[in-house]
Amino acid sequence: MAAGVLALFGVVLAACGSGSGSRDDDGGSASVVVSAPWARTSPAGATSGAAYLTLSAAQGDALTGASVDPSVAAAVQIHVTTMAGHDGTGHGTSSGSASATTTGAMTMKPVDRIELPKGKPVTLAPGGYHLMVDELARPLQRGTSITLTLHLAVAGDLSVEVPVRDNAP
Ligand SMILES: [Cu+2]
Repeated sequence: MAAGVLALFGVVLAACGSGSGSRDDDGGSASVVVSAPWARTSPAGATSGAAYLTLSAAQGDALTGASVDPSVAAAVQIHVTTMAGHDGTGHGTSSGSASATTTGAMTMKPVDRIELPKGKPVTLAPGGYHLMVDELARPLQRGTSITLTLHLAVAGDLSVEVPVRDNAP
């Protein structure tokens, strides 16, 4: 019991230490923190999947793309889901028509970058921005995880382990 309390205390100290460290880091390297990453379990037969996360940039930054190991999928694109208007791009729905999550009112399109304002978290979530994982080598299975490499304009490449889940964490 006493040991458990001590261990917990140690974790709290470590957390405080890293917090003050990053506060002293203003003139140093830019950093982007990823929180709550997840990818949705892909339905049987689906050839693409979607991943979501929250990005917090200590300095201003931008997400300019992402990549993935070929053993997982062919490519990753930044997408945004919008209410269908009259632009009718018809992008990317050829293989997704069997998906239960497709609705007639929604469409999605690739975006070049997502701006990450200084100190203001940006969330990629269902119904908005997401990372489209194209041409899956195998289905995204619940309980597994995939590794995505995020490309950031200032911070450079950032590798993120993304757990596969049925729903948002
Ligand atoms: Cu998409």
